[in-house]
Amino acid sequence: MKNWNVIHFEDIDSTNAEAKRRAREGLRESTLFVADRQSAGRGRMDRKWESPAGAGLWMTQLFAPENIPAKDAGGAVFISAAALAETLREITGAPVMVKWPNDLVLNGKKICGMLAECGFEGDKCAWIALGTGLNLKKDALPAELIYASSIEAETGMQLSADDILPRYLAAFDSICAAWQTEGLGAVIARIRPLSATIGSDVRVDGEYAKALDMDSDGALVCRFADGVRRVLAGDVSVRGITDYV
Ligand code: BT5
Repeated sequence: MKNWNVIHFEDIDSTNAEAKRRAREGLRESTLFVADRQSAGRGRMDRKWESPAGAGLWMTQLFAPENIPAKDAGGAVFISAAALAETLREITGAPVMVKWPNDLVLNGKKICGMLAECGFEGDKCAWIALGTGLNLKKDALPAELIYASSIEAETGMQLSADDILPRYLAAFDSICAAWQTEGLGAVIARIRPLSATIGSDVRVDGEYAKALDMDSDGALVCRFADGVRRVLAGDVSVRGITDYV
């Protein structure tokens, strides 16, 4: 098991930004950056991530994987998705699901988003900054985020970071070890039964499709009107037909 060195901030711009600064300075030890509040929390493509004080688990894991080719590094986001979904199911008993590729959803609402950013040396991945934002408290987010919710709003449970982190990190370490020895397929096998996307009718950047499966490299396999195509995590938006999931 990794020995995570925990660094806590009351207030920071973004735990991902801090992890990347430290990685560029040469930090390679497995380090968990946690903040009570982020003033400039970010989602993918520089979208804003709301991170009010004390309302969630805002964290970034910085680690140096062994033997992961640069092209495979983005798969890390599936490790935290599987580990946190499994952990939250155990703790709350609620059917937390994974919305492809990087969200956790409960009752059709987004309770968590993840963001993997990586650094490279040659054709190998040198470090990964894996950010996770999990909403814990109800009534903390702007009302215009109509698809957002929290553990408290959906389950009535008031959880703290301490309730979640030890179990989450143990699950993460075991799935991460499988990733490095067996490849991403082992991680995807754990996501499949938790996937809110597989089997659903979806819109992929507005185009209607049926999500059939996830490939072992994390791609979403979809049947479109003109045939079956693989959708790669990246810039595409995948939504339900009438709703978020
Ligand atoms: C994500 O992006 O879902 C990845 C979020 C990663 C956040 C963590 S927090 C710790 C670490 N430090 C950071 O700076 N980031 C990471 P994306 O799929 O692009 O979703 C972003 C969209 O989700 C926004 O455009 C909003 O619509 C919505 N959103 C913003 N804040 C939210 C929140 N707290 N809960 C649910 N949805 C939110």
